[in-house]
Amino acid sequence: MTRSGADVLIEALAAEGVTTVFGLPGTTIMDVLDALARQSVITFVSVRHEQVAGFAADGFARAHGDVGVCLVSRGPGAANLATALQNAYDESIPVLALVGQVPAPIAQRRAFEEMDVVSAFRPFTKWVVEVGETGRIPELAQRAIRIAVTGRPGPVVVSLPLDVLQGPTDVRVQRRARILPPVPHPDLVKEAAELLLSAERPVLILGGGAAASGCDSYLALAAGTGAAVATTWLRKGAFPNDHPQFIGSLGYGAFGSTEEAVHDADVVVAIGCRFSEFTSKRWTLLGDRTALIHVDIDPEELGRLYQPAVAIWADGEAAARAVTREILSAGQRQVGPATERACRRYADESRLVPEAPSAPGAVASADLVAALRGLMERDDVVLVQDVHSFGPWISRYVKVTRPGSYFGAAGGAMAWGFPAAIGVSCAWPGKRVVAISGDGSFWMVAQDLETCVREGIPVVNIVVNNYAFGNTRDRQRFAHDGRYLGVFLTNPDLGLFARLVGGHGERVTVGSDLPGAIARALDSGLPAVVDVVQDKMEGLPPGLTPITSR
Ligand SMILES: Cc1ncc(C[n+]2csc(CCOP(=O)(O)OP(=O)(O)O)c2C)c(N)n1
Ligand SMILES: [Mg+2]
Repeated sequence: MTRSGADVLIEALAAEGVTTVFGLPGTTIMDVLDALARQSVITFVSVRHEQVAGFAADGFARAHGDVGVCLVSRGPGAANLATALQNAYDESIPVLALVGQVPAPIAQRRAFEEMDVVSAFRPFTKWVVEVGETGRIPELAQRAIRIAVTGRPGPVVVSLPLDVLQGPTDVRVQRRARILPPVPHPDLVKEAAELLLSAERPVLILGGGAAASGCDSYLALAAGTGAAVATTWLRKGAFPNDHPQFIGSLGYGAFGSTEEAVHDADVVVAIGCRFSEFTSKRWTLLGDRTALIHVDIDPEELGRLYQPAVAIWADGEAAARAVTREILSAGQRQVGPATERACRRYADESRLVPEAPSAPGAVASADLVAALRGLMERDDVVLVQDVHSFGPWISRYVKVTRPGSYFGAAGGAMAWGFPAAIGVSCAWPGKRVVAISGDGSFWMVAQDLETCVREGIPVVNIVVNNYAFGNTRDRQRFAHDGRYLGVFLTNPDLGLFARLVGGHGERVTVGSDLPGAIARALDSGLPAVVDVVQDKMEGLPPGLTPITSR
């Protein structure tokens, strides 16, 4: 049967199991929107800025565990996606960006809004392709998805010229074959188990490649080895933080106890961890005498920064299961005295929240921590954490006890949080998704509260409102003798803003009012903003200075 290119594109996406596409219309993708309008398998969520479509696709992918999809038009629409794709590339998130393009007959003439999509996105995507023929749309779209989700995941871009989308085709759409990740080699599993059986101070590090869905395997590995368990920076959703062997998250703001336990470990098992700059303390964290068992889905990673004693190219969960089986066949290891000490130190450090009193009419960070601790006790809440100075308070003092109920932005892109929460909420409509952002970050994407109201996406935003780009303010405070420029802001009442666009909104200026305000926001069932007013100098936990850029 003859259909248009746009029709077979949607057929191909549906065949891949895509259910949601985030996007913003434009001339070159109107046929795709028309094809979407004539079917009911895929929902189109129209947003107010392409960056939001990209970040929402990213959040959807993290929650759903498969590709997240966004759709934008040529030139400016495509360019607006850049930050989201760059961040997804940095964080290894499988995002498919479908981008309109000028029709081929007028290409290369600097036609209206023409942009070289392939060159523009190549440096920060896994793959970019411009489709040259209508009949090849399903093949290349499906190949893009396969590339996005297999191996180290990452963003991909498919550029779709208007004439290619409008052309006729009778191509048959096939389903992508099921591709399973490599399984761990038994010899290497044995070597890993032997190392762990003789270890005195083993530590397990779980990174972005250690999916929360595999947590049972990591729990079993921790039980079998008696290892202390840490996560990488902003990945504390991978393991229950109240587990007696948990020693916290590495990276910016990590406790000394967490870093020392890793530094002093005789054996480290790193699963799905690329030893990023922050997680590895600029590659100083692992000691010379530490034997590394490195498990990764991406063979490029094994030995890139640290030479492993055992390198296992495999899915993390499968490797954890195999190593655990091998260890248990030789007898289980108990938690050793050094590990016990490290766990106790972490438990002590993470329990006590530093009390830093705040000015009248402003909420102290310790009060916000207390409110979040209460919030995370609910069994339906997912917390999505944007880039802001309050982040280390969460890393340190708010425990994520249900794996998968927390997502954080390790790529550093401000304004990821709220849009990613939109994506998480669309993937998991039964969950209550709470985004926590700084005022600077939230206001970069605040317009999409209207999207949430229109589409019925009840994301609750907690905005930590210090009337400042606090992180950069602190750099000026510490490194530029307090010569402040361009860092203090004049925000409106963000609760009022939320009500103005049809959501629920509250402004909180007293710490004790916070739990009630958050509960009311959740109970409203509406998209919401809880505007948490802080002192304009409020920010990092006491004693912590901004991430160095030197
Ligand atoms: C897109 C983007 N632009 C600039 C930066 C640099 N930057 C990092 S944090 C920050 C300030 C964040 O302000 P806010 O969201 O209010 O959080 P706060 O630090 O005040 O808690 C800036 C400008 C960035 N990370 N991302
Ligand atoms: Mg701020």
